[in-house]
Amino acid sequence: MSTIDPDVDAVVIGAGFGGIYMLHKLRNELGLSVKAFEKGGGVGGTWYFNRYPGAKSDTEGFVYRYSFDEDLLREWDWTTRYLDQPDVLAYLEHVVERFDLGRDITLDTEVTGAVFDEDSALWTVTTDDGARFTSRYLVNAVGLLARSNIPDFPGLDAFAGRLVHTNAWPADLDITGKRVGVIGTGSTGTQFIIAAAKQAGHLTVFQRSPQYCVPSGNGPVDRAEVARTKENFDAIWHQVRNSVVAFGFEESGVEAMSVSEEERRRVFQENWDKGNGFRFMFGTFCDIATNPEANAAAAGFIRSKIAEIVDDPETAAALTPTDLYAKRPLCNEGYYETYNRENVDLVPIKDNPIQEITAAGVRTADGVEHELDVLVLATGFDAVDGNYRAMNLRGRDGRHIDEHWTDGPTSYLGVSKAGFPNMFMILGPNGPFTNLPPSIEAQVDWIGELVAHAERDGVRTVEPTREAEDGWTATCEEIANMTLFPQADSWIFGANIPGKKNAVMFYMAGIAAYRQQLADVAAAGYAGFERSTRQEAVNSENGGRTGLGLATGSRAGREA
Ligand code: FAD
Ligand code: NA7
Repeated sequence: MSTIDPDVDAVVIGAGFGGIYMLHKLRNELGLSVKAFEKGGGVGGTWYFNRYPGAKSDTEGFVYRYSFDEDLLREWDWTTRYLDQPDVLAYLEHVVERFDLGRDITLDTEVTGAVFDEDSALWTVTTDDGARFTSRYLVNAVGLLARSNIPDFPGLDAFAGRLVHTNAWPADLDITGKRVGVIGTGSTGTQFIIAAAKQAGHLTVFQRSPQYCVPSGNGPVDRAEVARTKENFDAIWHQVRNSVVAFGFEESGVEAMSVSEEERRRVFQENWDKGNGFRFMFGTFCDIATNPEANAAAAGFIRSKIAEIVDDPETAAALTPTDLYAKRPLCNEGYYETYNRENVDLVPIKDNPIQEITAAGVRTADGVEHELDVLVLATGFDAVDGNYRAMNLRGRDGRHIDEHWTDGPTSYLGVSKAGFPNMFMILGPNGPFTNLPPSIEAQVDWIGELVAHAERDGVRTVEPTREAEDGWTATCEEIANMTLFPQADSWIFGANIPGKKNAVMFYMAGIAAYRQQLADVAAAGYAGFERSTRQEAVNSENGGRTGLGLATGSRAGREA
């Protein structure tokens, strides 16, 4: 055991919604010295990188924000129901400035490694410029949809035009009048397609899987509505924190099959008219995501809309999904309508896959070469664990995170990991599946409280037991298996990345239940965590790790 003063108390990796609030919590509220690193050239995370035409939130603006500070909540206005990328970015930049956080954020700097040293109980963090820092705590706020998925299409390097991923949209790229191709029709692809169709000379959409998409109901919000909403913020946030998906509407308690077909259609139509994907899935009936019959009814309604909206029957058929309605629910402003435009072509690629990318464009298996000036990869993300595995992240005994996550990524409560002392995660694996800022706040607040306890009690290391982590993993699997989501291939379970182990990566019981779990664990003296104190370490030169005080676990039983 050695006692070395660390360079800082805590390192935070990432400066999106999660990292910004974590830095504020640790530095401004707990008084710790903190260094945050961000590989982007600015703060904002998702909202710094995703500058593609059409990029916007699919959570309504009044709940796509922080709620931790009353004044911040009331001073920031919005003018549209959903927030365009520049608006969210401006908001996050404002937060950084308002709480004077910028001076502790090092931009343009990627953390390449973070290694725990048993002897000193410190983390050594290395960055891509060769610098090294030691810290007692490490917080990963590296984003769950932040590592681009770039499929290995043959010939990708041969393309003579501009090749871009939506998560790295270059500032100088203007698609006006150009021949644009887009691969991918997820949330990102559909947003891009709608916007790009209005700018590009011609747009070719390469679609592997058709999507269920409902209207978003986007539009202007006037000052009176903003004022009314602000008046109501206490009630709104109380509801959000005690809801399931935290999207700012009441989830339905009615089972779809308990009402007549006519009533079901009325409810679907009402919510189609109101707009929002999560509202359509969770606000219409309570069992769309769990009961196959209810799911089929919702899917059938959306299919009937596609047939009504799309003029060309062949295109309509190609756009119509036949699988379960069980991916993250999409919403948009006129997605299916876009295919009625003269300048938009749909190329289904499930049965006619992309064979190669050529200098001129994309050649599909039928031999057709689709000529393009710009090729856009809207192919999504190596979600949840992608950015963790990209680092040389090593916990006890020098074991890399990959060695722990051979069967897929796991955690205790979505925020901590056995074998990684004093390390926390924001939106780590098996965190809540919700509108994300309220869940980020719940996690940051909880981590902050745990760190405050640790500081008060002279804790040297705090980490979950392997048993606690296994228990949480089993809970998340059990809950996910009660839903239909595992039956649809999507990033939620890692199915979008070839070779990625399919695994449950979310706690799907909702934010209220999640917050309750966090509160129960804290109230039980941080059940499932074990810790060692500095005093113990001084007393016992072997760095004794017996439980003390709040600790409920011992080291026994943890993996060697
Ligand atoms: P991020 O914003 O992803 O930030 C993580 C940061 O960590 C990034 O800036 C990254 O550069 C940095 N980083 C990662 N690894 C390293 C490293 N090794 N070294 C240094 N820096 C590193 N969620 C919703 O709830 N509602 C929505 O409407 C919504 N819309 C979305 C739209 C798009 C286009 C996308 C891509 C995502 C959307 N999301 C939405 C999810 C969104 O990611 C979260 O809401 C939220 O922004 C996540 O914040 P974060 O701080 O956890 O992660
Ligand atoms: P998604 O939802 O993972 O969508 C990616 C899209 O790209 C989807 O249509 C995929 O088809 C398609 N894709 C991925 N790889 C390929 C290959 N190799 N060939 C052809 N098509 C491919 O990512 P998004 O960015 O849209 O959304 C992710 C989340 O970010 C979203 O939920 C929001 O929260 C923001 P597939 O469906 O797999 O057949």
